[in-house]
Amino acid sequence: MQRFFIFIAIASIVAPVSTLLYAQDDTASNLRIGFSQVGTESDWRTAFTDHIVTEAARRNIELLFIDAENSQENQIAAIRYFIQEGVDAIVLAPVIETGWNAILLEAQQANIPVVIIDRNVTADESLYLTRVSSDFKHEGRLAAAWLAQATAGDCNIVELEGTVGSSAARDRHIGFLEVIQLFPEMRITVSQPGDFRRDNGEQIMEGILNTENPAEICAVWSHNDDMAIGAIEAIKKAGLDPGDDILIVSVDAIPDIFLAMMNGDTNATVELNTNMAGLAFDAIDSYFNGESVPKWIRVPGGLYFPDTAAEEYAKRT
Ligand code: GZL
Repeated sequence: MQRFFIFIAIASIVAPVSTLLYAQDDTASNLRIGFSQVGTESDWRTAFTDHIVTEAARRNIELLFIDAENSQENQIAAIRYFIQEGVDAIVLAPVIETGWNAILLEAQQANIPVVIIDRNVTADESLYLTRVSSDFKHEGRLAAAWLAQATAGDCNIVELEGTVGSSAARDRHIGFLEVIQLFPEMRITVSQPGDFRRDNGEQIMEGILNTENPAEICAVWSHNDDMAIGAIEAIKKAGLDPGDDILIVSVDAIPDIFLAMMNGDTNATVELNTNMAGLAFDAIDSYFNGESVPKWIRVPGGLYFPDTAAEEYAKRT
């Protein structure tokens, strides 16, 4: 089946992002779905995008994809564009939690169901069909639980935070704290936001190693693998052994973190499933079939360690 892609830069409507229109030449599906994506800040995000685009094509969904380059303003403009286009449904991966009520009301008034995917919004749940996501607090608890047993509950921790204002960063922090507070000798001594970006993780860790006493740093808790991989580079440049002198735990389970495990550079990662697309599209199908849809469709994820890194890496590449 020959597929064609139409690349449309909609500068007047959604500047300065480009829009990819994926469609099948013999579109069997009568669904047109607008997808507003955060950006390309991490390997997890790009894999997540790949899954949603692939799943849409598999289902013969005409996907209007707009990458917001981490800007809420671009996401709001994209949703308004989707409404003007009269799409059947909208999938929103919100960059931050707040500021969505008005645009979600516009979609509701246009009778267009919205699925929130991945991060959360503070808008009332009556304004969207459902949310498909993992439990960020649980991810933080898992990371802290592993670190507590790995250090017998005695560890000074550097925290690399995700995007400020995102539910992923806030709730991973909350879940992590819930567990380390059980151990009087576990504490976060330094916490800095790195926007989930690998380059920021390296720069922040480099700065911390220059200002803090590295011998006092027991572990790095990173809200995602990309920042952890950046921190690994900084730890190596400081002449220390990541994964040994300084333990590292993060979230996402991207292929590169398993490579780092195979090199002995990191210790644990909490999986964040990249494939939420099928659940989101199923929820939209259920909506159009008049079936009830739960307000939260949870995506599970477990802890992974170096002992299975080679097979996990092979699975993911
Ligand atoms: C969390 C997701 C985060 C990933 C990062 O669900 O929003 O955003 O953990 C990504 O890799 O940047």
